Amino acid sequence: MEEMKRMVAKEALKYIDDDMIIGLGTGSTTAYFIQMLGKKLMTGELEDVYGIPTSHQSRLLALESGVPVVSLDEVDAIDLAIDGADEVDPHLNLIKGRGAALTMEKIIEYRAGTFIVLVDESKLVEYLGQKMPVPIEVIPAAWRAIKEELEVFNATAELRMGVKKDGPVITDNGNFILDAKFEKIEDPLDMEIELNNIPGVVENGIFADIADIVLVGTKDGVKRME
Ligand code: ABF
Repeated sequence: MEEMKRMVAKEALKYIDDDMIIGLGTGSTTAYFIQMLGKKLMTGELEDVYGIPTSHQSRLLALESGVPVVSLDEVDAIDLAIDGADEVDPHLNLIKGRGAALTMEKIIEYRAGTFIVLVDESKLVEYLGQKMPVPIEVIPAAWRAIKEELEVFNATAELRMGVKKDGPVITDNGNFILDAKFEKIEDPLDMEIELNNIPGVVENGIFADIADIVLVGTKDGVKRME
């Protein structure tokens, strides 16, 4: 599994040129990419590349790895964004947000000239919701009301707890995460819009029609979907 992640991260480097502004995703696959990008910058194989991190986690890793960072309000455009995903359907619709960074990820990836997703083959599904819940970032005061309102969509939602189970996960924006398990998401774009219409929802982890390219790590090498 780790080898597949490394393989797709290395493949993603082929899309990077000098003078690019790159959205840096969150998660273990993107972490390999950030570290490899840092090496290319340190050896001078790439120059004047700046990253826009999608989380505190990816910002710290970028700085440690030698990738200079800028924020969204300092740039005119984002050339490319690289990030992982939890599910990918045949139309390149995604579920994201296991790392609780979905809001900043969507803000950046929506605006990138090209958005490249890095996954291993275990993330490919026939339809969204097949294996994973949809993470939903919510304003803390509204979590319980939203959990109940999600029943309208036949979804069962759980408040995401921290590893020690002694309190909820708090996002970089100071909010909570509800993980909503759906039976089947028939129309990802419609569901993405519906969920964001619920007052108190900040953003949800359905990324419909945003990805341009998906690089899939398989036992037989990297496959490209677009
Ligand atoms: C983030 O990292 C999330 O949106 C996605 O849920 C997760 C994938 O992580 P990994 O590459 O570790 O499986 O991008």
